[in-house]
Amino acid sequence: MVNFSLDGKIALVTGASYGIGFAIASGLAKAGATIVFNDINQDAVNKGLAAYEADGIKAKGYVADVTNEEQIQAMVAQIEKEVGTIDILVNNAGIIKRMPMHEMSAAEFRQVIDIDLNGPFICSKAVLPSMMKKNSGKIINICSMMSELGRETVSAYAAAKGGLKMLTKNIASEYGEYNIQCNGIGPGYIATPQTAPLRELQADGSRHPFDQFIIAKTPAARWGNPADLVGPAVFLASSASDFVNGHVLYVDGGILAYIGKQPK
Ligand code: NAP
Ligand code: GCO
Repeated sequence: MVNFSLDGKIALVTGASYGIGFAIASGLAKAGATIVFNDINQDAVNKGLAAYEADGIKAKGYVADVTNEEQIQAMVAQIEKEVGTIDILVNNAGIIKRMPMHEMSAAEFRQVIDIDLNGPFICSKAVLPSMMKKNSGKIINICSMMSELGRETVSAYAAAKGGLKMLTKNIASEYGEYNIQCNGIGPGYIATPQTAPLRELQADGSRHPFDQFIIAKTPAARWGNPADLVGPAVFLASSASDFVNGHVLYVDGGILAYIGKQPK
């Protein structure tokens, strides 16, 4: 019998006060998991806690920066004491900086790599020992279209998300023998605060050119919603995916399959 239930499981979703992380955590909760999440400051955590409560979900929130190994190790130890060992880790926290590469400082490039690639390394490293001891665990890395494609202005983000795809394959390779599965989800263009600048209406009320470009590039002819990522996340967190390891599941309305609209 296929089992998508997450009853009795504890899931840590990073950066999950709102946006994609919040939607995924809420979906995992509805499939039975107990949710813990972190964000970088108390204000964000409080907003997250209020949002989960409004959704009828009992979640526990912690202040921790995914780039700070000491803070993440301490948070994971605290979660193990207060809630239990983590069965599912979703590496969701991430940022983007959009600017031409020749205008980007090395410090800005490093900051993106630090949060989007070093963060998942630090968080995965922190949960792996308990998963190895239990001989079971699920790690889901939130990748991107930019794990496969480039575009103007997102050099650091593409480098980080391409790296995250390979970190996914490596965790799968190194820890598969402990019954740990590490897979990625590669969202297409999803309507969240991160992409809000790409959807802003123009002064004359028309749609942002990037918005029109994405609709034309997506066979589904729409932006994704965070809710579109929930089914794939529940699948990859559940025992239904126990022999799926090292994949990135692209949830992109067909972008990666499509050559683009032919000229009329
Ligand atoms: P978002 O709305 O900007 O949310 C990102 C979350 O990560 C926020 O809660 C943010 O907290 C948190 N965060 C940032 N830096 C952190 C740090 N150092 N430590 C802990 N938390 C931190 O972004 P989103 O669109 O939901 O994206 C979530 C993930 O999906 C990211 O990894 C993103 O790259 C990826 N993704 C997004 C899209 C899309 O189209 N939206 C597509 C593909 C992949 P603060 O608000 O407090 O900074
Ligand atoms: C951009 C976008 C992205 C998306 C996403 C695509 O500026 O091109 O913000 O990169 O958010 O990661 O999958």
